[in-house]
Amino acid sequence: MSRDPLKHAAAVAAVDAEVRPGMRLGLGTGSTADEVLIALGERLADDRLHDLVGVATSEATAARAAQLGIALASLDDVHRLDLAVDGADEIDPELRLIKGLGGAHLREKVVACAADRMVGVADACKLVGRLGERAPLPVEVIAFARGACERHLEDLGWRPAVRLRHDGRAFRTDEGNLILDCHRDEWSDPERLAADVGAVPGVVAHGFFIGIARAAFVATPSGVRVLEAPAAAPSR
Ligand code: A5P
Repeated sequence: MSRDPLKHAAAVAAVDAEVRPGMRLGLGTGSTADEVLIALGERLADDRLHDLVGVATSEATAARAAQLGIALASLDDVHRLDLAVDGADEIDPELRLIKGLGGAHLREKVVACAADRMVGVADACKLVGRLGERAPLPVEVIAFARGACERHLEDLGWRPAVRLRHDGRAFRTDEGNLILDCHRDEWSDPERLAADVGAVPGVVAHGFFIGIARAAFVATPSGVRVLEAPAAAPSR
C-alpha cells in the first residue's frame, strides 16, 4: 500500500492520544488502519509502548500486525477490548460511519462493539454532509441468500450490485460471504435504513456504524481535527 501523509497524520494523532501501554486493542483494516499498525509497531520497537495485545479485524491486518511485532489474540481469548481504532469510508457530522469498502466490516463491527471505545481515523475526504454521498452501503450476505437479499433490498429502495474482484469473480470476505454494494437515491434517517437492512434474512452485516465511534481523528492539510460524537444510543 502506498503511504499517504494525511492518513499517516491521522493515525499518529490517534495512537498518541488514545493508546496506552498494556491496552487490548481492536486493529482495523484498510490503508489508514495500516498507518495505525505502523505507528504501533514503531512505538513498540522503541519502547514508547509495551504489552499491547491486538485483535485483528481481517486476515490481512493479522498478517501485517504480526510483521510489525504486534502481539495478537482472538476475541475468544480477550473478551473486552480497551479501544478499537479503524478507518472509515464516510463520516457524517454526527460521527455515523459507513464502512466496508475494504470488505471487512463484519469483523470490524464485532471488534468495535467488543471495545469500550472506538475511534475512527481518516483524511478529510471521508467527511460527508450526509451518509451515501460518496460511498455505497456495503452489505455482507451469505452466498445462499444472494438472490433473495437482492430482491428484498430492492423492495427497500436499494440498488444492490455484487462486488467483484479484478478478475471478474465475486469478491469473498474473510468469512466466505458475498458483498452487495448498495446505492439508493434517498439516504435520510440512516438509523431506519440500518434497521431495515439489518432485518433482511441472509444479511450478516451492513456497513452503517451508528452510535459506535466516540471520536474521529480527521487529518486535513492544516492539521488533525478531533471530532467527538454526540451521546446517543447505538443502533447496530
Ligand atoms: C474495511 O472494510 C473498511 O471498513 C475500511 O475501514 C475502510 O474502507 C477505510 O479504508 P481506507 O482507510 O483504506 O480508506
